[in-house]
Amino acid sequence: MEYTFLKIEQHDQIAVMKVSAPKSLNALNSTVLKEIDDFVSNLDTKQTRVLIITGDGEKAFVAGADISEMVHLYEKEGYEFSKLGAIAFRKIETLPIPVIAAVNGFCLGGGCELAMACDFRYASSKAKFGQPEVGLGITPGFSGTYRLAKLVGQGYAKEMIYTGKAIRADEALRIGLVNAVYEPEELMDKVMETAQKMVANAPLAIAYAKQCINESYDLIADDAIELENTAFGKCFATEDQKEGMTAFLEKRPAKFVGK
Ligand code: DAK
Repeated sequence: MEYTFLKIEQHDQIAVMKVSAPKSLNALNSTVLKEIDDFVSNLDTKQTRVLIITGDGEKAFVAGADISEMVHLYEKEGYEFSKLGAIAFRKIETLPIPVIAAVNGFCLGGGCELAMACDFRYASSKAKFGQPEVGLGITPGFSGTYRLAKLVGQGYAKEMIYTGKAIRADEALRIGLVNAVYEPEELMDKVMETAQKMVANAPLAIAYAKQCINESYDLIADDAIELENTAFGKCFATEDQKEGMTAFLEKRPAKFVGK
């Protein structure tokens, strides 16, 4: 599929998906959401081992859902629009490879929700984060109430959502919304460096670890521990486990094949 609002780059086993809607600071209209869904649904996760999501240009990651499209919606269409984003973002969250958000500027509303569907976020020092929806007469619609509260705790999530205020990157770092903050010109290099470290590790082990972390959050302790025991056991059915441990004992770097 040819994309109108996405630019895709492939750097060996690392894919970069840039949201590119320059007239609206990369706002998410329904076509962008369908394109994201299509890209993620068709991503070959054997070939691509890390996905990086960022915004095109210097000013915005994604400045939210597209207000000029939403202004015309009624309840049924609002629900459908919300589902479109929620389904695409859930696919990102459950991809069997790491997904890093490189937040290069405004990261508001649906943009913050897109970033939160990624495994973690690195931010430019110029980035601004917020959930300004209540100022538009709506709630966050792409799982923001759920994921923000999970990430930063209910207190900060409620403060951000009820006030709609935008916070700076250093504040986002302080409350745990982002893992690291870099100067804008350094951001992509740092994200790539981290992605490369992941590419060097065993992909199935990463996929199982991601699944455990994602799913155990909503489980009781005994079920979460059992989930991890099962994943751990499955690793021993892989060639990569034999290779990783043999390589350690032979004092050489491991070569993982994802089997
Ligand atoms: N949608 C559409 N256009 C946008 C936009 C957006 N979210 N954000 C910016 N733009 C457009 C501006 O209208 C402007 O267009 P022109 O006037 O040039 O035609 C252009 O991008 C440049 O923006 P500004 O001129 O405003 O640039 P500034 O530097 O002055 O300000 C800003 C940057 C990011 C602070 C400002 O643009 C701004 O406040 N933008 C809106 C941010 C925002 O409120 N985002 C949250 C959107 S609401 C749901 C589903 C989803 C959601 C909720 C419910 N259901 C269906 C239930 C999610 C909602 C949202 O994300």
